[in-house]
Amino acid sequence: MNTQDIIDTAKALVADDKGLLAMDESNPTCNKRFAALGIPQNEEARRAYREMIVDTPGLGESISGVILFDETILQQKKDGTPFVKALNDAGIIPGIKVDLGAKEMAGHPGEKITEGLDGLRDRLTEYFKMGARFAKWRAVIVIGEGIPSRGCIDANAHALARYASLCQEAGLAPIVEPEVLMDGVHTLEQCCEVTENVLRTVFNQLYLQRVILEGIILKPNMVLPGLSCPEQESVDEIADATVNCLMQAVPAAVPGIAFLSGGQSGELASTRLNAMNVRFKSRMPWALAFSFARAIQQPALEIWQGKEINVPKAQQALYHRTKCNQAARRGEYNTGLEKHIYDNTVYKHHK
Ligand code: 5MM
Repeated sequence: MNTQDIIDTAKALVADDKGLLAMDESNPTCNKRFAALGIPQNEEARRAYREMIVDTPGLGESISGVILFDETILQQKKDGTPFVKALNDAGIIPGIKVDLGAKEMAGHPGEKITEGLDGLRDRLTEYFKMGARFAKWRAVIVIGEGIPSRGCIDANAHALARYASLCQEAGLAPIVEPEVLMDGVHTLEQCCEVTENVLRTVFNQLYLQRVILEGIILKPNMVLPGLSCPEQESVDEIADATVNCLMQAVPAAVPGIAFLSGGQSGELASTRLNAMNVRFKSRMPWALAFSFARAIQQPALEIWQGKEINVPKAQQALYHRTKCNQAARRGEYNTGLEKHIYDNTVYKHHK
């Protein structure tokens, strides 16, 4: 392991007000999203969709790294260019999702444990050879009646730390993703309490497993009221709750925090990220960035609809969301930007 390379990768992932694009949906998730729009659910459709994303002109202006899925990392563009080469040529670091999914947790009804540690060391070595320089593992925490349990939080945090340690041994910077889900009737305060508890446990485990904190990126949820909670706080209240929670639990050695979007709309995710950077940027020890899947991809997917003729317009929509999120990192986003779509033909030189 070359520690400095891993630290450099982690720093590069949050440099220049850029962020990550997650396109690591497993086949069932990708197929589900395609099915909702009547797009064929097969390997070629998934490849064509990912080619549309990877090929977006100007993507590297605001995207530092792309998280790929096992099926995708060895795929190629129609002209034979491997996706990994296309990303590197665009100045984007290729990454790979290495967990094998969140499964029902034995003895813990309603809770999940992420699997994938067995054989992980060898898989990481292979992914490094394929060109990945960072990895991602997601743990899922549900808020509900009597949950999350101590057992669930501890087991998921332990797995995240074991994964992160193995990544660094293999020369990969680990993205550590403990996601507290938005589903439920819980309040903002409950989400804050659970998120802080989870993050403190995760960092305790990372310490025990001797993970170099300078060489990771944390990918948490924003602190939000449950989707079915009657009280929905303002953007500024959510920004305050989220950053205050992170300040309590995330060591300053971590170079960057890149939020997941968790099902928020693109505009809302950008608005909330922007508010955090406007209100706290000068006081935060880490960069506050994004690692969105749906909040970047969804408009483009809806335009693409599986048809080659729609590729330029879909790419324009994708580019627009990435630029909006870069603006949010700078605290320069406002909804007025949504009326005047960032156009990758017009904004070619807008960095
Ligand atoms: C939480 O999901 C991650 C971020 O995506 P959103 O911004 O849409 O919340 C995402 O990377 C997720 O881990 C992948 O899409 C993989 O999901 P599955 O469930 O297919 O493994």
